[in-house]
Amino acid sequence: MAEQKTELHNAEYKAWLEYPYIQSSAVIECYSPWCSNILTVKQDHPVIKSAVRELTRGIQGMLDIEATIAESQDKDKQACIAIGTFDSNHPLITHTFSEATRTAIGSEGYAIRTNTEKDCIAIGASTPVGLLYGVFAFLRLLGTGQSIETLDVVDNPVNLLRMMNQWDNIDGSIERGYAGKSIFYTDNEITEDFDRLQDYARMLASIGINAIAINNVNVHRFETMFITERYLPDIAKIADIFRNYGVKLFLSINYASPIEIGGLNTADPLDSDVRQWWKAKVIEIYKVIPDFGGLLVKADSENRPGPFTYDRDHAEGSNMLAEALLPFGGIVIWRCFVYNCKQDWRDRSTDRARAAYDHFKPLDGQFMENVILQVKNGPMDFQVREGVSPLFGAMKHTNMMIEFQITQEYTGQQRHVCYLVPQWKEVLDFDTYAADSGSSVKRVVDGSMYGNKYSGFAAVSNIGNDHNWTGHLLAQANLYGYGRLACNPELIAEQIAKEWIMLTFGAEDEQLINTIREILLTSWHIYESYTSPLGVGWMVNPDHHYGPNVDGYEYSKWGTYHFADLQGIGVDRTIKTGTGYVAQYQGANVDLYESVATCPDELLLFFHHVPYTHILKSGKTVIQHIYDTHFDGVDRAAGLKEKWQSLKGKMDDSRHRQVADRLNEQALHAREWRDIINTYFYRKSGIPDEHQRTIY
Ligand code: GCV
Repeated sequence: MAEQKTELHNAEYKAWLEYPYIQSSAVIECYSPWCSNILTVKQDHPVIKSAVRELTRGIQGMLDIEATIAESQDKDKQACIAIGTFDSNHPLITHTFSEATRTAIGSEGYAIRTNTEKDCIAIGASTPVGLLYGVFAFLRLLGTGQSIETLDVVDNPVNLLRMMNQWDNIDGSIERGYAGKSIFYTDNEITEDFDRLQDYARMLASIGINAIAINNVNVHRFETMFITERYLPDIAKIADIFRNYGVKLFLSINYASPIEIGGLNTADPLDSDVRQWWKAKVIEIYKVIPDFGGLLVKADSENRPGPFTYDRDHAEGSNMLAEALLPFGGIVIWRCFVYNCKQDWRDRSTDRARAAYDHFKPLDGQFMENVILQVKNGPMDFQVREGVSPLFGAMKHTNMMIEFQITQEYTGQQRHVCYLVPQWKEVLDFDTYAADSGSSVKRVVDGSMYGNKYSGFAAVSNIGNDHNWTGHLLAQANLYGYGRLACNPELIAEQIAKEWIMLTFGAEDEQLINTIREILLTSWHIYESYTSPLGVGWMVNPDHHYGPNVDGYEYSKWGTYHFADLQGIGVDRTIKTGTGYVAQYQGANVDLYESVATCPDELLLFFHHVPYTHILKSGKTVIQHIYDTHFDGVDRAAGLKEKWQSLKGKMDDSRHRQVADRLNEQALHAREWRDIINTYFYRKSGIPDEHQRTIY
């Protein structure tokens, strides 16, 4: 009996690596002959060991087979899975993959091919990590019920860097974490629960993540010391765990480290003592972590120190670190989330949305080759809806990566279901018009548009020490989807959702698959419909950011305003009458957003201030749209509950109950959002709902 069948209480923990037993005997019959034997020549590499371990684990779970592991093909047991790197001299790998296939496989790619002549399914790659990805891909094929009789797969991850950012603090808290405490730290020490870290590493590798920054970008007192001998030996142990799964370790640093831990009286990037200090520091880090990835930096942002203190710009600030890292192949990931967080709300000329572009665009071409700018997907801050950052495509001579937020800070805090892959897809597909063709955001961040040396994806993780990792079980789909998209931005949101559902709950129950898929795919729009309208954003409570609070950020210093009055609402960001933000876009996007007539409805209030009576493209007035979407959103949120209820008995009670509880809470909170927002706008505008529903 397969392990998973007796340990259902663990399914939530195993997430999409549960490898649920395949119920269909027809499918089992197809898979089993291949999967009973694994052939691999002895390759004493930790990542290959991880790959073989995972393959046996997956086969055991899905097929209830203890696969034998051998070096050569046994005459009696012909069929097998052969795995090995191209240079391993594994006869089956050599026989199966042509020269053309080998050259098509990059450093993290893999090939899977059914070799009927030799009666094997071969998984080959140029490197151990490619092999690991190949194994996970093969297990995914089994887990999603694909035929394996004629496989011929060649796959390379599209993005070079596929990174996870943990906002974890040494005291065990997680900034914007909604799934318990940190799995990395407890009580001001680095964790000793290496098993949990290893399981996280497995999860990340299974979706192609190859880099992780293990501490919060807001680097506090103790975390500043991570780059000292006090913590480095323990951090090296974490690096060891992730290395076995092909994930490189990065650290977030405090820009003022030379002062705080170095005994200097300045952190000026042009000061020779400061430069020397960082060089020595980097040498010290590489001594204990020889494949250290590099440094992630939040500087001059939300009260964090940075080069501005010394009247230096961000190129000077980051290049100083890049110079120290360059000899080791390390990189600096420099965040562009730089804006005035002490704005006077009375000041209508300052627009937070403009800030990143205004700061960084003039520096194009001045960053060293091992600096990457990390740019949030939107110019504000991970709202349920906002424009796409105009920095994408604007800096031809600068490495750039995109930053998404998997943790649901503004999208329901993992108390509401909000499958974010469709949102990310819209951003990635957005045409920047920086070139005549092929200038979508995904082409900027995969480096192909400007031929960058470094580029890729980063995202803020949504996991914690909750047993199910993500608090809301369905939020696991966001973590899964992020990695899959980072490897291949062409995958569609629906396909990713389906894959996650099948791997998590089994591939055989159509009703279950369709129901959960519908819940996931409708969830972002449902959340959007009962929260802040038409792209205006915020309307949450200060500090913890859980809503609703329409004016929560209206009179604050954070640059986050909706400007609602008795006549209308929205931020005028036009060139003609507003903040001029629209001018930061290129080509057709400028006209599209500048004109109220062409601006898409869903972003209308992000770009324009309009009367409540303004007629949307949908034919409704803005005020009626607000009422309708809020009533409708609440009904649809309640509908999610009903849909989930129909799955009772189709999975273990624990997973069913957890999601049911969250969906109940969501339905209640959606009502709160609806009533507060509708009441607020009714009182402001005095315009009644056409359908006379209850507004307070
Ligand atoms: C880590 C937002 C969040 C902060 C976060 C910041 C950032 O402002 O609310 O918690 O800080 O973004 O991305 O640096």
